[in-house]
Amino acid sequence: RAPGGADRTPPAGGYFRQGKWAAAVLLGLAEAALAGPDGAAIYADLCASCHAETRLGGKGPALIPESLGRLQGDRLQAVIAEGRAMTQMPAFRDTLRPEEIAAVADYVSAPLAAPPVWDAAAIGATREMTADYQAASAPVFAADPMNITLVVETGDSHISVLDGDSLAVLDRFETPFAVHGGPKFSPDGRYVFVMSRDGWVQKYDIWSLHEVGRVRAGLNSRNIAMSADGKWLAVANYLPATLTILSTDDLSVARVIAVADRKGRPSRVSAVYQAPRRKTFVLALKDVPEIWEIATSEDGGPYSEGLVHSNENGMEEAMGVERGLFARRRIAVSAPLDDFFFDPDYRNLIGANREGETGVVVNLDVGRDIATLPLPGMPHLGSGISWMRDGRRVMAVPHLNEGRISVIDMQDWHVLKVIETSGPGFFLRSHDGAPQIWADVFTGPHKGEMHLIDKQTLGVVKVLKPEPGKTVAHTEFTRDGSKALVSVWEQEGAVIVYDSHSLKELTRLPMRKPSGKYNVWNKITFEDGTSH
Ligand code: DHE
Repeated sequence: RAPGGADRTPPAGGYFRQGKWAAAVLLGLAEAALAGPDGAAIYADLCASCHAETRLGGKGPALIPESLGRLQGDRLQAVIAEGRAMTQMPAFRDTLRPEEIAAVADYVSAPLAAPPVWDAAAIGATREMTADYQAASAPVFAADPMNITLVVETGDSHISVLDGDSLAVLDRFETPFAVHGGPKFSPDGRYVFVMSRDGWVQKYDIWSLHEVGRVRAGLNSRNIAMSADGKWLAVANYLPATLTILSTDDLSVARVIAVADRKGRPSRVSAVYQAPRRKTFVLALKDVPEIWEIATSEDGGPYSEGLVHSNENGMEEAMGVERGLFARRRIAVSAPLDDFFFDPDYRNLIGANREGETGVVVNLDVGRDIATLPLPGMPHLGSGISWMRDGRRVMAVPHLNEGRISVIDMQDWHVLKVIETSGPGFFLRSHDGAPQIWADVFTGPHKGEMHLIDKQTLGVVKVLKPEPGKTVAHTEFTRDGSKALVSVWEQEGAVIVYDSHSLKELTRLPMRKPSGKYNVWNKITFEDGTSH
């Protein structure tokens, strides 16, 4: 590309007769040489066909700061140079010089000139329903449909559909790139909805072993939640600052709700959760000190159920300003809270403050915080689990920055015990049919160690080290809790299947960087020991 962007037609008589013009061109060339390669031009030539001229993604993911997250500087340049294994992202080290790779990395790391519009029309235009999909009238397999377990394989963007009894892979389907958070099952366990960080939502029919369709509900999204009646799927978005509500039936857009406080200050949505008893979605907001509740029934959810007591926060809606389907209730909190855990009847939630030092308990019925408790070291409440111990309900939560698990009494919200582990963990899981909590170590020198903690004594009974030095994380159980499935979270990885009582390894299923695993029964029955 010629520098300066001006008309490049040579003047009549040639460059050298037109001394001034030629000098200007030479000056432009010298400036361009000093300025270095043009990242935008390289992007347009080599990247836009997959990632789109707008950088909002196409066949490849969006290349904007909101989506790249921690993929910056040298790490980003390495991906451009080396490509990504098992994807269509090629290696550019033989096509581009290092300074050209650096220029294109800088270009995609810069914010977009104007915030992109991603409204109902834009979302609707991305909706693709699978042409050859036909709904089966009964499962096309003999396996127990309630014991199907999905394994998300992020290594090559697929999901394996496992028979939880025989452990056979019934299907392996392609997902959008970078699936994050738990897929959500319809209440009957037939359909599953999967979300990618680029905002794609995919619907898959487990009975038919077939994709139903997909739609891009956001540009940079966090997670999804399904309404208790199975009709609506909410998508929490960072970009734009919205909550998208889709019809689960055909993935059409039911509502796009702009998220902002009363003064109009927009907020990213950190996460959205289903609160079945309340017939609402509950939203964690990243940038403003409010929690939102959105009704998912025509009668306005918690108001009709008498769950919301009139007070300063709930009054606006209780007085009839907002009622009915998708009515919103704002609950003011002292500081933004993200990442929630709920008690089983969804009366209280516990959230973490941004500094990751304090847990705040908010009673949703009265709409205000009722307790705080010390939780230093970035508690990961989204991974919390709860169970009954000595007749009292307790919950446990791992910490992302410290090798500890906090156990909290949910009656009076005090920290019952802090269990030391060999390093910071990401996920906790258990099951009614399993005696222990399975707690991974995700980072640090002891990465890959799995702590088994007795649910009654709260003591560590065993530390499994199946693949020293490798990431071993995230556990899911079969329907009856008899087997525990653990990911060896590596490109050439595996799911290790353990007997949850003898703790013996039963088998290994080779998988490509398996991350989360989700059993239909455990998820649709809200089995004790599972996360959202
Ligand atoms: Fe997650 C669940 C937030 C980074 C893998 N993660 C969740 C949920 C939230 C969340 C709110 C619960 C939503 C749900 O399932 O509906 N995750 C965050 C973050 O804020 C954080 C720390 C930073 C970020 O980049 O977003 C984060 N998460 C990660 C990862 O780096 C992980 C390990 C790899 C990845 O795939 O991105 C990761 N998160 C997961 C998984 C779940 C999850 C596998 C579902 C767990 C489950 O058992 O339900």
